[in-house]
Amino acid sequence: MERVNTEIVTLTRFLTEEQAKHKEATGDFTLLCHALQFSFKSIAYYIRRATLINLTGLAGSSNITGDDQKKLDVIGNDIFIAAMRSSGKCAVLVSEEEENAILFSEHEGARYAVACDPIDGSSNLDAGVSVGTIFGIHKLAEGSKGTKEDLLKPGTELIAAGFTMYGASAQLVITMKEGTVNGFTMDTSLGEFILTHPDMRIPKKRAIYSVNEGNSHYWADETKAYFESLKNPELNGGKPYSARYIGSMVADAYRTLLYGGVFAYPADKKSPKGKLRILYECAPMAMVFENAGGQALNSRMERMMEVVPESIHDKSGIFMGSYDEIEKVKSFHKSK
Ligand code: AHM
Ligand code: MG
Repeated sequence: MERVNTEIVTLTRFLTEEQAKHKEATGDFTLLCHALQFSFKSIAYYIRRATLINLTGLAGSSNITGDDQKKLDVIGNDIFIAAMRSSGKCAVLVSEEEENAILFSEHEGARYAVACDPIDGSSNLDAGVSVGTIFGIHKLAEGSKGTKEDLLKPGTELIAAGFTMYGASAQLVITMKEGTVNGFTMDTSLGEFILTHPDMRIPKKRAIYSVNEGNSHYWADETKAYFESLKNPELNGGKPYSARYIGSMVADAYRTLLYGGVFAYPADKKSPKGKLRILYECAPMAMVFENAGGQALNSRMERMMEVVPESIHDKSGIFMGSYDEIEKVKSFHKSK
């Protein structure tokens, strides 16, 4: 008879077991994560159905950064806001799609502040390329009822962060403060995220780089020199690096986490502050990469986790990836 694995660790079980490790835990964080989990499942469902139920294309509005909003951007945002509101545990939410922070003042006991990009990489949606949701969770400051200041903090203060990639299957990667990085795969038949990648560690090095090289004209000289060096076989033991760029941060980051190498979106002359947003793109990814044994820096070669955003949609350059590869990034940028 076929043996059935009955010791499956679902995300729900994982969260319950994590909660049990912390005697002071009230269960609020676990409930918040359940609401997050539901939003990922819903977004995954709509993305899978998008072409069939006429959800591709533009919604006819634009968001704060001036990007055209896709219909799914709007839906993903609405799903996320509803999930956070109904959790009763989220006091303040910052979304890429909303100009201002959303305050859920109706929930008096809510102690968490959440930042999210509901559907990152949405320019890829119509082509069926992987996109994802990125999130970071902070705890409210003592005495705070929840304001945007509860999120204008460095990544070092995040209590949890991660992302879900909607690809061939939905993959959820989550890490907690000073914790390991764990990966879950959505089993659509069971309707559950299953722990498939426990204690993820990024390889120390790997000859893969991921960057929008179309911007190289605008890069700083040291950034140009670094990427040029990766293609020069004399500097790389006879073998140039492979280039891999999807143009969807979550997908590029997930591959980099699994295979190693470097993902970068440097600040440049055209975008001196970079393109990717600190609160819901750079800081959560930096936390995942550091907790998996890698590194993440901004374009000034400062530790991404220590960067404090001045405003909720503040941007930054970013270099993240394998430990050794980021050391190489540093060495090139020091020699200016
Ligand atoms: P978005 O949040 O509007 O989708 O933009 C973020 C995306 C990232 O997923 C990706 O890394 C980057 O933008 C790609 O930008 P580019 O097309 O300039 O290479
Ligand atoms: Mg985004």
